[in-house]
Amino acid sequence: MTTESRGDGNPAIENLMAEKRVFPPDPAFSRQANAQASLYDEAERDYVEFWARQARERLTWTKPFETALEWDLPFAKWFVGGELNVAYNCLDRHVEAGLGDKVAYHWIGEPGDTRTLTYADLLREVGKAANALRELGVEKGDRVAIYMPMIPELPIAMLACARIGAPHTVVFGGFSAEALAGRINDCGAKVLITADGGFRRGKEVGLKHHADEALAATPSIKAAIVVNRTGHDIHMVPGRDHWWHDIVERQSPDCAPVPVDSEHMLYLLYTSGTTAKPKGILHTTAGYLLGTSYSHEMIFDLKPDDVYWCAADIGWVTGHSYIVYGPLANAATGVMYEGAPDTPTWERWWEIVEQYRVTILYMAPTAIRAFMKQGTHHPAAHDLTTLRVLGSVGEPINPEAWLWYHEHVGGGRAPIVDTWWQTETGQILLTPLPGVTVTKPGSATFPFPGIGADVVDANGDTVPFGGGGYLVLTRPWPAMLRGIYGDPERYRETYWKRFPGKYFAGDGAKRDEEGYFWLLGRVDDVMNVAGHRISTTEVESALVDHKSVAEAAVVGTKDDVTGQSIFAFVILKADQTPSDALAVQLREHVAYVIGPIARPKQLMFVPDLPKTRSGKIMRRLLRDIAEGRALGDTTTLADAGVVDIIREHSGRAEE
Ligand code: 7RM
Repeated sequence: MTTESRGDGNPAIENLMAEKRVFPPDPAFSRQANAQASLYDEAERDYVEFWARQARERLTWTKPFETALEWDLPFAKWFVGGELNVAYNCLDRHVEAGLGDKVAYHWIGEPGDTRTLTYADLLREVGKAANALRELGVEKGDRVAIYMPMIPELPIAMLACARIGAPHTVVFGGFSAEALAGRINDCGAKVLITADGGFRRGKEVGLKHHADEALAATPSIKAAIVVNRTGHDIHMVPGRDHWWHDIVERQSPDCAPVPVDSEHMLYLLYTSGTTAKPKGILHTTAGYLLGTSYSHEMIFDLKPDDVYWCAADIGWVTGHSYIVYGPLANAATGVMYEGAPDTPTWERWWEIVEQYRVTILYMAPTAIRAFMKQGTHHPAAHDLTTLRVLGSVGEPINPEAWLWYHEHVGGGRAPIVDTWWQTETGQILLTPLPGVTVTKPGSATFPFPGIGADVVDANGDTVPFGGGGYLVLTRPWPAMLRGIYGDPERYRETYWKRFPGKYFAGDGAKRDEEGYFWLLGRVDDVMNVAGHRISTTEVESALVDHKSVAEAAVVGTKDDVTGQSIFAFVILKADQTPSDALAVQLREHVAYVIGPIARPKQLMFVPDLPKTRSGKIMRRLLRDIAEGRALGDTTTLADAGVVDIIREHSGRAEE
């Protein structure tokens, strides 16, 4: 353990990580790997030319680009002068190359219904949907909102938009009517594509009634297309609402892809920031498609026969980049699943891996920990030996979850890629390359070839290896956001002002003595206890390292003496019972693993934690609970009942 503070008034985030195990690549894997160590040097010699070469080789252009990069900080233009179509790159060219019968998606509905779509099927369906949008008056540049469950019509709708150059904005199906209306109004969408509902946790989740409520306050929407998924009785507004099975099914499958400029807007995806108003993160065409497809092929070591499953929801950026655009541009065969990991039972995901012989699996640490909590018997009951690459995304993965994933899912063989990136970055930026990188559980390792990243202190100076600070990106990259829709000033303010010339990611990070990057959570999640900066992640990791603990969330609460003190919320494993003695033991365990400064002052056993729908712990709400305040905004909470349950327990905090 090291607890050094730097003597410059900017104490670096302290390096408390004790994880020392390393996992070198298996030579047999390395021999067949897509990525080679030489990529780093090649990209470093001239990163712009590196991306330009990839763009010429990987993408199919209707007009070649003239200039690889115009960088008018903080505004980037990649592959300037080029023209192409994303749907053509994801579908037509594969069918033309003889891959029409290759499966694009094995889709599994939560109730157990299935559909298989080949590249030829997808091309046909996308053509019909694009023609339906045209019939409704959608033209190049018009925005289309999409509010759907995880059904094949969702990627079909996205690609239909891309085919005619209409930017989409996908709003996650778990969001409220108000959230949907706010996003539609921010971008002035003309058409909404939705469904009657979907299936989640064994229940029908209605969407259309939320959409109806939203559309009462969205003057820009002229028409809606509604997929019949659940068959539930819904109200169709005459003249506005059209069933997908009417308006799409009667169209011709032929719809010529519209070539667009490299910098044409492909989509907006709204994400929350520090204010109440979500930001419309703007992604464009060529750089995004290149960044997602190239990273997908290298990081997941994609081969033609792989069966790739990214278990995210398409409503999040992970689904946009690594279920839809990256994989389809690579002609991958993917699995797409509608439901939750525990429905109908905790066996479901492992059944899918076994049945479809999944070779690459990409999921979030929160899901891994949920599986851990159930024990090893579920994955052990299934043949998972087809798995050859495992990915993690969305939050720092604690070493215990990493090791569990490695052993009980990956059979101790499959390399794990811990991939750091953001809605804003569009593509994975920090990651191991399988077959190349020696991994350390809990570290996202190094910047992807061509990416510039650094860890800086509050003055923007590089923190030497061994120390922590703020993660910044030092060069433009192809899939980077081009702005916040309608608000260039907020774009500058949020990402480029704090450290001039560098992109501020909002994450704390440290590099160890060997230069490995360790993500320490959002900087607002960094606690300061008696002048020591301690990351919430590190304390959580230490708690989860204890054999009794299933999951933990840690917040800093105001403390008169130490500035902040550490408050831990702990979910125990199913066979454990809460007790004062155990609370003491866990607090001591943290002190033992990290050091006495990290010992939680308070510890509360809880049955559940408040999470966003993408699985991120809402520490802000936990701070409200810990400090006995009224709750702030809870609209992004996945399960609103959770905070009430925690509050009922809150008399029982241990001090
Ligand atoms: C892809 C995604 C972005 C934030 C980011 C981090 C956190 C994501 C990792 C991670 C540690 C990782 N986009 N994050 N991946 N932290 N290790 N591998 O999640 O826009 O929804 O969130 O997520 O804090 O800033 S996102």
